[in-house]
Amino acid sequence: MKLPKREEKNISPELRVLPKAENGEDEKWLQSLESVLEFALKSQGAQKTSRFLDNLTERLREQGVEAPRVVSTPYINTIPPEKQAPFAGDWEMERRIKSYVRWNAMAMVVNSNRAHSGLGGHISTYASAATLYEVAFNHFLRARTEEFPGDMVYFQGHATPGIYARAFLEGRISEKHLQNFRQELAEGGGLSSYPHPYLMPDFWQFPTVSMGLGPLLSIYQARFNRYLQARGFCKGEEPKVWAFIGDGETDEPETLGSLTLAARENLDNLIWVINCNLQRLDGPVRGNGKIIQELEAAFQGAGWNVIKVIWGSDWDKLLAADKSGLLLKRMEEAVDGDYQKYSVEPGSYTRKHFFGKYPELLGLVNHLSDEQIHKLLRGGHDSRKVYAAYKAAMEHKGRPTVILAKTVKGYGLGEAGEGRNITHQQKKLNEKELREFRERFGVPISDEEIAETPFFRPAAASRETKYLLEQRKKLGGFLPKRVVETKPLDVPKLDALGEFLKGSGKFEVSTTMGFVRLVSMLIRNKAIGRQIVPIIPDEARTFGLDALFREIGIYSPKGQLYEPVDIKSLLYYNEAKDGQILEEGITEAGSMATFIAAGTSYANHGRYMVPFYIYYSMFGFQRIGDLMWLAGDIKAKGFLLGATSGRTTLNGEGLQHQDGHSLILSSTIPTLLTYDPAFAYELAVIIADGMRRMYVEQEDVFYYLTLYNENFAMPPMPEGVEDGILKGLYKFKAGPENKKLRAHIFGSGPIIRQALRAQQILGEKFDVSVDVWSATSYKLLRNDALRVRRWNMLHPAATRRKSYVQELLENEKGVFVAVSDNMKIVPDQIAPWVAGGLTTLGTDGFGRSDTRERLRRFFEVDAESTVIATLYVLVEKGELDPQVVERAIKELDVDPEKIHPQTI
Ligand SMILES: Cc1ncc(C[n+]2csc(CCOP(=O)(O)OP(=O)(O)O)c2C)c(N)n1
Ligand SMILES: [Mg+2]
Repeated sequence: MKLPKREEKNISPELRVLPKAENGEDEKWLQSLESVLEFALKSQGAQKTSRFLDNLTERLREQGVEAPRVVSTPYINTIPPEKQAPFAGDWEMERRIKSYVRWNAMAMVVNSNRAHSGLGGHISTYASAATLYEVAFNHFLRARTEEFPGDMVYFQGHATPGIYARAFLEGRISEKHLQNFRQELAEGGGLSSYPHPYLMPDFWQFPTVSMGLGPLLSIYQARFNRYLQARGFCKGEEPKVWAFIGDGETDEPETLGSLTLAARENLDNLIWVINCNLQRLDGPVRGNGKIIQELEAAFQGAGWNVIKVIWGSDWDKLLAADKSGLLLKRMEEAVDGDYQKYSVEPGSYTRKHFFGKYPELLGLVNHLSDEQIHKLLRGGHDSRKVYAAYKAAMEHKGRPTVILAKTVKGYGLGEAGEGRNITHQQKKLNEKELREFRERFGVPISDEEIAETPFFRPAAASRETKYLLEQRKKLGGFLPKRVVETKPLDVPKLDALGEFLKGSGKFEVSTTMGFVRLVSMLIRNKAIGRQIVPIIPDEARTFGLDALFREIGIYSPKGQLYEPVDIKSLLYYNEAKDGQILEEGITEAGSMATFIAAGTSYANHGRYMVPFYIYYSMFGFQRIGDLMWLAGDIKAKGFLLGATSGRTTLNGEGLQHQDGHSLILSSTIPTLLTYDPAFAYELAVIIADGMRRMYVEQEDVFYYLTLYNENFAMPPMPEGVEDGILKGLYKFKAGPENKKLRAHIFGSGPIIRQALRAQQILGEKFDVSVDVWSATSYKLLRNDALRVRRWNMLHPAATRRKSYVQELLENEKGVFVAVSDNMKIVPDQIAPWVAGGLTTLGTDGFGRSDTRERLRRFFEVDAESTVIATLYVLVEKGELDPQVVERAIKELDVDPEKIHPQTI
C-alpha cells in the first residue's frame, strides 16, 4: 500500500483531521503517525500493521476513549493497483465479444416489443452488468463435468437477455429462440422472461427474479454443499456458488438477512457480485448516500471479505497524481445522486461540479478532454479490475466474499436511457439511438439493416467464436445448464411401514408423533436412511424430533466445542461435524432455502436427498409463501410438514399461531400435492407413495402434509382404502343400511373424530344413518374433477368420463356435510361435484386461545354443531321437520345467538 504523501505544505485546509493549533502541532501529529505507519508497512507488512492499528484503537477504548469502530474503508478500490492480478485474457477480443452480446441482448428486447408491444423485458440491467458477466464467463465459472458438479450460479433475473445472448454466440440457442424472447407459446418455442427451471429445465438451474430469494438461496446452497461434503456425499474439487445481485435488491430483508450464517460457517465457497449501478426501478438506490459504503459496513460487520471495485484503471493515475488527498475527499463527499448525474451529463459538467469544487483538482484533469472525462470508467466496467477482484475472491480463504462493483445502469444506451431514472423500463430504441449504440461498441451491422435490429453472430470459424468456445472449453463446457441424470432411490414399500397400518392400540398418539416415528424408521432404513435430511427451525422439542438429536446429530461444521448442559440426558443437544439434522434456528426462510437446496440436489449434485422440513404450520405458506412457490419452479422434491395444524386443534396459542388456511395457500402451487391426513396409517400411505412418485418415478412434484397435535388411539387401516387415501376421499365408517334418513359426513385431520361422534348422536338421538368419510385431499379431488370436466367439454360427442369424486358418490343416498379444522373454502373445493350439494363447516375467522372443546363450539366444528348442520340440510331437502333442529339446538346446548367467528 502506498500512502499519498501529505507533506505539510500539501495538506489542504479541508483535510485537517485535528483542530489547527497555533504552533502547528497537528501536522506534527499527523507526520509522526504517518512515519510510524510507513515504517510498520515496510518492515512488518500490511497484515501486521492493520493488527497493530486494531490493537491501538482497542487500547484507546480500554482507556474509555470513544475510538471509531471501522466498518467501512475509503471510497476507493479495495485492491490497490500494485496488488492487482494481471488480466489473463485477450482484452481486445473479449471486448468485441462482449459488445456483440450487448447488442444481441438489447436487440432481443427491442425486437420482441416491436413485434408485440407490451411483452416487456429489460435492457439496462444487463447493459450495466455485461463486464461482470463476461469476465466471469471467460475466466471463472466452471461448468459441470463427469467429476465436478459445476459452479452454481444465480444470475440476476433481469439480466437474462445477456445470458441468452451469450448462449446464442456459443451456438447453444438459435436465432429463432432469441426472436421469441418472452413468447414461450410461439411456434418452435421461445425463451422464458427470467430464469425458470420449470419452463426451461435444461437451461436454468436457479430462479432468481423474485428479488431477495436468489441471494438467500445461494447462502444456503453453499452451506448445503458443505453439509454434503461433511457427510461424505461429495468429494473432489469444491464448486463455488456465485450470486449476481442488484444493489436495489439488497433492500429485500431476505438478501441481507442470513449474512452472518455464511461468515459463521466460513463459506469461502460463496461469492456474491453486487452490481452497484446506483439505481433500482424508480430512481436511485441511495441518492443521498452511498450504497457501496452502506453495504460494505453491513458485510464487514457480518464477517464477509469485501472487495470494492469502484474506479476503473484511468482513475489509478489520477489518484496517484493527487498528493493533496483532495480527490479521495471529493470521491467520498459526492453522493450517489451526484454520481448518477455525472453519468448522464457531459464531461464538462463533471469537470465543473466534481473536480471543480476544489481548484487544486482541476489541475489533475487539465490534460483530459471533456469526452475523456466522460469516459473515465467505473470499476465494474473495467475488465481488468473485475478480473482482479474475481481472482482475489476465488483465492480468499475462510470467509465468503462480496464484490461491490460500481457501474452505470443502462451503460451504452446514451440518450436512450444511460443512467436515467426511466432506464429500467426502456424497451425501445429509435434508429438514431441504435446507430449510436452500434458505433459505441463497434458492432458490424450495416446502415441498411440497422433499423431491423438484426442479431449478430460472428461466423463459426471467426477468431471471436473460436476464442469464446476455447475459454468455455477450458472451464469444462457451457453454463447455465441443468442436467438431470440421477439414479432412482430404492425407497421402502408400504409393507415396510407395517406398524403404522396396525393402529396404536390403546396408546393415544397424534399424527405428529406418528410422523416422528415414521421418519426415525426411514432414517434407519439401509437403502435411503442416509439420504433423509430432517430440517427444523428451532421446534424439534415441540414436535418430539429431539428424539433424533443423539442418534443422528445436528450438523455443525465446528462439531461441538462445549459440553452441552443436558449431556446427561438421553436427548441432549448433540452437535456433530457429520450431523444429519439441519437445525436452522428461528428462520423459516432459511429452513426453506435448505429444503430447496436438498430438494434439488438431484439436479445440482446428481443425487437424490430426501428432505423432510417440519415447521409450525402457520409460519409456512403464510410467512414464506414466495419461497414455496419458487420450490415448485425449481422442481424441488421432498416433504413439507405443517405441524401444530388446525385452528382449534392447536388450542392455547391464539391468533398468530392457529392455522386454518395453509391448505388453501398451498393449493395454489401447481406441482404441490397437499394432504390433510387424519390417521397415522394415512400418513404412512401418503409418504410411501410420495417417495415412490418423487424418487422412483422421478415425477417433478412435492408434498405438503398437515400434522396435528391431538392425541387419540390410531385405528388400524381398513381393507382396500389405500387408493382412496391417495386420491383424496374414502369411506371410513359406514352407518346402518336400514334407516330412512341418511347422511354423509366428510372429516379430515383430528376433526374426523367430531364427525364420528356426530354419527353416533345422529344415529342414537335422531334416527339418522350416517357414513363417515375421511377426506385426505380436497385439492386432488378438485383437480381430478376439473381435468375430467374439461376433457368432456372438449370431446362433447364422446362417452362422458366421470371424476373420482363423482364416481365415488353417485350411488350414495342422503345429504352431504363436510367438517374441517380449516376454512370452509377447503372442502368447498369439491362442492360442484357433489350431487345435491355439500354443506361445509370450517374455521373461518381469527383464532384465539381457549380449550379445544370451547374453540370447536365457537367455530362450529364440534360434533354438536355438525349434528345441527346435518339435520338442517335434511330440513332443507324437505325430509325433516324444522322442529327437530330446534330440539337438537336445545338438547345439545348450543347457543343460537352466539358470536359468528367469520367477523364480516
Ligand atoms: C420481490 C420483488 N419485488 C419487486 C420486483 C420488481 N422489480 C424488478 S427489477 C426491480 C428493480 C431492480 O433494481 P436493482 O436490484 O438495483 O437491479 P438493476 O436492474 O438495477 O441491476 C424491481 C423493483 C421484483 N422483481 N421482485
Ligand atoms: Mg441497481
